[in-house]
Formats: sequence, C-alpha cells, structure tokens
Amino acid sequence: MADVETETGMIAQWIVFAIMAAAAIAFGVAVHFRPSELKSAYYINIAICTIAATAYYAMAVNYQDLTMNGERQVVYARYIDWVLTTPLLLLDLIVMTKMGGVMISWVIGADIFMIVFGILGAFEDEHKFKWVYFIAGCVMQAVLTYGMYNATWKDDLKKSPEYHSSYVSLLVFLSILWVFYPVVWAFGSGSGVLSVDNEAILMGILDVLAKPLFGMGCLIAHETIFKKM
Ligand code: RET
Repeated sequence: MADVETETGMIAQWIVFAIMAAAAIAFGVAVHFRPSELKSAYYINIAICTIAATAYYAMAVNYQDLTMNGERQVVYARYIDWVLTTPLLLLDLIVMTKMGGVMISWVIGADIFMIVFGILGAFEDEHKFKWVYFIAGCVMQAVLTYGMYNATWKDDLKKSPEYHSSYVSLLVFLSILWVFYPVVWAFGSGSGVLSVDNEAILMGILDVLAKPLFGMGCLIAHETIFKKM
C-alpha cells in the first residue's frame, strides 16, 4: 500500500509552522531594541526561522502533494528548507570564531552536499544506490563536524575566551542533535520502517530544537558576552 502523508502529519506541520513563525516574529521584534553590535546575530536567526516557517507552510498546505518514489511520498520541501537553513545555523557559530574563508567554504560545502545526498537518496528507488547516497551524506556530516570542532583546538581561530566556551557548548549540542537527522531518515525515507507521517513528526521535533531553541542559545551567548564587555 502507498505510504503518504495524512492529516496527522499535516497537523504536526502546522504546529511547527506556528512555532517557527512565532520565533521569527519574536526575533524580528527584539532586534529593534538591540544595540548594533548584536543585530547581525538576530538577523541570522530571523532568516532561519522565516525560511523554516515558509517551508512548513508549504508542506502543511500541500500535504497531499503526491510526489512519489515508488510507493512512498517524498516530502522534498524539507530539503529545500535544510539546504538554506543549515549553512545559516553553522554561521550562527562561525561568527563566534576567526575561521578563515577556506575552512568556512569546506564546512558549508560539505553541509550543502550532505543535504543534496539526502534528497538524491530520498528519490532513489533502487535500495543499494539509495544507501550509497546515505553513506556519502554521512561522510559529509563527518567532514563538517570535524571542521567545526577544528576551530576549538586551533588557538588562532578563537575570537575570545568567552566566545570559545559558548562555541564549544553550542557545538556539542548541535553536533549531537544533528546525528538524529540521518537516524530518522534511515528509518523513514531510507528503509520505510517509519511512516511518512511519523518521519514528518520526528523531523518537526528535531527542527524546533535545531532552529528556534538553538538560535535562542546563540543569542543568549551573544547577549551575555556583550554585557560583560
Ligand atoms: C540526511 C540524509 C543523508 C545523510 C545525512 C543527513 C543529515 C541531515 C541533517 C540535517 C539537519 C537539518 C537541520 C535542519 C534545521 O533545523 C540529509 C538526513 C547525514 C544533519 C539541522
């Protein structure tokens, strides 16, 4: 039987839409009251939550868009969201470092390829090829994670001791949370153990933790350090 999204998935997507939109509005209002040194960190997170709200709106409104890979619906809007927002999430941390242009390009490049491998895998119907894309995506994730941690042990990449400890704690949170994405994908789009609905619900939960919550963590770090300066 075909596995397609139902109203359960749609309701989850509306809830996530509401959270993303509320976060985008809250950050958007708050930025007007912040000093100019802090504004850019807010702008990054406003962009992240606005893109996510748009993607979740599209997914909820078009939940019956039957773009299929064989018997399974492919919710491809998710990847359009991620390819735009994951580089911005990394930028949230990169601005706390003195990372150079080449390193930034490596990390963001690996990140984009990770998501591209995800969408190629989601549309691939031949199992052996699908898992090749998945593994390639995991290698990209390892590369970007290594690049981000690399900034913590190279002294010249540290902006200041204060930023260094915030960077480390936020990066540990990010890198652990991001491992759940390929796990959910492997059980969902990969092997079909999770239904399209359940995959949508789990990805929604991860996205709320990875965007508004993580974004708030970054803003709190900037605010705290700014007050001490
Ligand atoms: C895919 C499948 C291919 C292998 C890997 C993946 C990783 C995806 C990740 C997504 C992160 C998304 C975020 C969204 C924003 O909230 C594409 C699922 C490794 C890590 C943080």
